[in-house]
Amino acid sequence: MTWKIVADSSCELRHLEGLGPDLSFDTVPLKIRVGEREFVDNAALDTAVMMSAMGNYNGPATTACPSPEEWAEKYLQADQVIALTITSGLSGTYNSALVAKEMVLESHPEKKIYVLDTLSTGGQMVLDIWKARELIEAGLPFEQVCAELEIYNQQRGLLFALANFDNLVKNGRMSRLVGFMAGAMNMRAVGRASDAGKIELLHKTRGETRMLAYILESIDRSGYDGSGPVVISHCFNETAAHLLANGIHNKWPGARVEILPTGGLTSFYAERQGLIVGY
Ligand code: X90
Repeated sequence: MTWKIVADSSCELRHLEGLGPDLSFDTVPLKIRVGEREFVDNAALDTAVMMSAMGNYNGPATTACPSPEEWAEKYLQADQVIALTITSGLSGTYNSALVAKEMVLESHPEKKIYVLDTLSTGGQMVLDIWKARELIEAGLPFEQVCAELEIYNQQRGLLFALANFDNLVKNGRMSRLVGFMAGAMNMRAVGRASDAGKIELLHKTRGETRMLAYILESIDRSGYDGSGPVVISHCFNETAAHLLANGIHNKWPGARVEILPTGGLTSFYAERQGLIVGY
């Protein structure tokens, strides 16, 4: 029996190293449209080029979720599939992944397909992907992998700190008023993925040092004890990502912290300097 883990491109990862012959990993890209140009969020995307195209363009820029056909193509490549999507609270990606499941099961009723709405994105999806891999490699049956993954996802959290909310507001993912107040000069707004998978602003800080301190406090308050991995993704802000990683190591020595650049979709919305933290 072959397995596949497939996630949409908001998960930042594009490859998993060292998989055995019966397990594969793939992503399904969201698309970013800047005027007439379309950027496909796959391993070939140069996010720096996309960001500068965005910066040089004053018209509307939008994103689009993967089609059911794109998901279905991946589902057909294994007997047992675990699909993970960005929150259904902000994107049609989950719905598209479910439509694809119905399509594929109609012609291939023997397949097993599970679609998890992570109610999150970025680093939290990375954690879920790693967990799914661990459960599959431990030899657990399909139903148990799904059940344990769902519980694991519920116990994780996602925080973000952004300097700019323009694309979230323009694309209707956040209220204009809240986005305007949060995005004032030099301010960093820290928020989290709410239990319903929406953007919940927690706090505004002035400057990066206070922002990092607030993120550390929030992780601490949530009950994190250092035993689980943390994934920090950053949009052209490696310095802040490393400072945060150091802060985490000081507070929880031995915690595994991974730093990744944001992919196309998360770069588009987090914008320059943005940080996203899954834990
Ligand atoms: O379907 C589409 O076109 C994609 C829409 C995605 C909209 C939001 C993406 C946000 C990415 C920003 C900070 C994290 C917020 C997470 C809250 C659940 C990154």
